[in-house]
Amino acid sequence: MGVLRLVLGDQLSPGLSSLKDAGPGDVVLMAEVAEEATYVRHHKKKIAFLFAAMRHFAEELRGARLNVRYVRLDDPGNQGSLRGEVARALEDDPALTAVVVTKPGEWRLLQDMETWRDLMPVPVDLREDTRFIVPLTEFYAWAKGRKQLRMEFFYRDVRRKTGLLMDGEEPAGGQWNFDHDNRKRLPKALAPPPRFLPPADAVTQDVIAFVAERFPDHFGDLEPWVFATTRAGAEAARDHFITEILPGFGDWQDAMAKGEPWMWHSLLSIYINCGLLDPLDVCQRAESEWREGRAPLNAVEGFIRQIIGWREYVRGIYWLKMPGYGQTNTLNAHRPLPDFYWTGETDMRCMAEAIGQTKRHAYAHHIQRLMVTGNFALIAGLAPAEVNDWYLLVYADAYEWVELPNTHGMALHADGGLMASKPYAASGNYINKMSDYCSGCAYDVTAKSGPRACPFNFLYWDFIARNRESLAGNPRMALIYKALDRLDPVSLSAMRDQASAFLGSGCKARL
Ligand code: FAD
Ligand code: DLZ
Ligand code: SF4
Repeated sequence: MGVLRLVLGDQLSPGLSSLKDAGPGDVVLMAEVAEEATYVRHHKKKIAFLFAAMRHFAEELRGARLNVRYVRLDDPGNQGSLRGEVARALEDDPALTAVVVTKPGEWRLLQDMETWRDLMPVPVDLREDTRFIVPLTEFYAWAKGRKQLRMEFFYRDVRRKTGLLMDGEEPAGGQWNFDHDNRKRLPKALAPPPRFLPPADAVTQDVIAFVAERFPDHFGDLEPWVFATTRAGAEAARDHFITEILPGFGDWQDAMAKGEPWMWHSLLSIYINCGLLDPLDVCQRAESEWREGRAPLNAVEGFIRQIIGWREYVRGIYWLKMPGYGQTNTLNAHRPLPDFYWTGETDMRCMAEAIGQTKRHAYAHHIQRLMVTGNFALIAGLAPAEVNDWYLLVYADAYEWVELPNTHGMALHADGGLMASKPYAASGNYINKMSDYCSGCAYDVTAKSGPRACPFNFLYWDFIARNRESLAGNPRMALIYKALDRLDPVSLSAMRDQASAFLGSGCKARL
């Protein structure tokens, strides 16, 4: 007699709620299945990372004397879906009397699992995912009755709840947020520090070869390999970040530079999201660096806010608003995704950099996702459904609970302003201020129209003008609409004509 305990690819945590009462006679099921690998055509590196990390985690569990049934994608009899694999495991072992699983991070799969109660011959116990700091019931209670769900207020509550960076009742340093110190442009002479980018071990190399053969037409490159796939490796990446990189995190958080994919970012989302690292533990370690005088408060507060603030907040928004969150299209955006989102082949240097490294590493940092590829999608009016799918498949850290609010809400403003009080729309000027991309670009960031005009410039003003009805009533947009009204009509009309021609050509971004 025993229980079948299903562990998903992003549930690689020994303290998982579905494993907490595991004992002899139980079987832990882990399965590589076509349905999960192809419901969007994930980046090859994302699939390889997850399969390798799953295989390592299976060994970790076996090391803890658990009986693991690990199904590889190419195993004969693989049913191709988690549902099919659970049913097959129950059929193969009639002594299993129940199925236990921690709820998945995507609504699509939760819906499916809820049908298992009728489909499976034994009871199915769906447990809460306790790896987050704020349980969903607590988030729903926080959201109830509020007109605006602002992250900053949620974040303060999570600081109080966890005691992170608190001195009694007061925030450490007397302020909740040090972002005004965190928006520096990178000086020419300062190069980002070397990173911890471990080579692929033998298990990972096998998976890389398998993924290359099995998913040749999925997006992205498998080499160079840059991710750890074991818990020990993820912990080494965490420790390297905290001791070597974290002190600069705040100052250069919004900066971008040619040929520099990582800057001072942590590259930890991939490990946190699949369960190899615990978010609260990472934050406590970061706080210790400040308390012991090894990292400044603006860096540590900024980093902790991303995890206990943004990460927890977007998860709450996702589950609060699903299903249907991704169905809205407040700004009425319908253009197809241009081809260069897949190839990186465009003369816009900023887009080529962000998409090129996305293809190479399945990674781009937040400002590239928000203010380069996201900003372009917003001001060009690309269809949210296509953009959402793109972000879900290209990044190794992407699962819908975290990807969708960030894309649909924060980047595209397609949720009517639930996530962000105003659209993150910007002209080339912002990119020029925060990066050195424009100096190597075929377009001229100072030109608003004309043959070499930066597309971000004319698209920005066209976006502002064409969305007047939806946005002009927003008090945070008042200054921008004043600026629009002050623009010389001839120059505005030239920009709008150029935007129209550019968009009409399918965003042909070649000079
Ligand atoms: P760092 O800059 O080092 O930040 C530290 C940690 O904070 C991250 O590891 C992550 O756990 C957390 N974090 C930071 N910002 C956010 C945020 N906005 N939401 C949630 N957590 C955050 N993040 C994902 O994890 N998966 C996604 O699929 C994803 N899609 C995004 C799509 C768009 C359009 C945008 C604008 C942002 C998206 N983000 C996503 C948020 C953020 O860009 C990534 O978490 C971050 O770039 C990961 O790199 P890092 O670990 O180096 O982060
Ligand atoms: C992303 C992913 C991929 C590519 N493959 C698998 C898999 O074969 N088996 C599995 O259990 N999980 C996989 N995952 C992660 C799931 O898609 C993820 O658990 C759900 O989307 C819920 O977040
Ligand atoms: Fe991007 Fe425009 Fe700068 Fe070129 S000039 S890098 S397109 S912002």
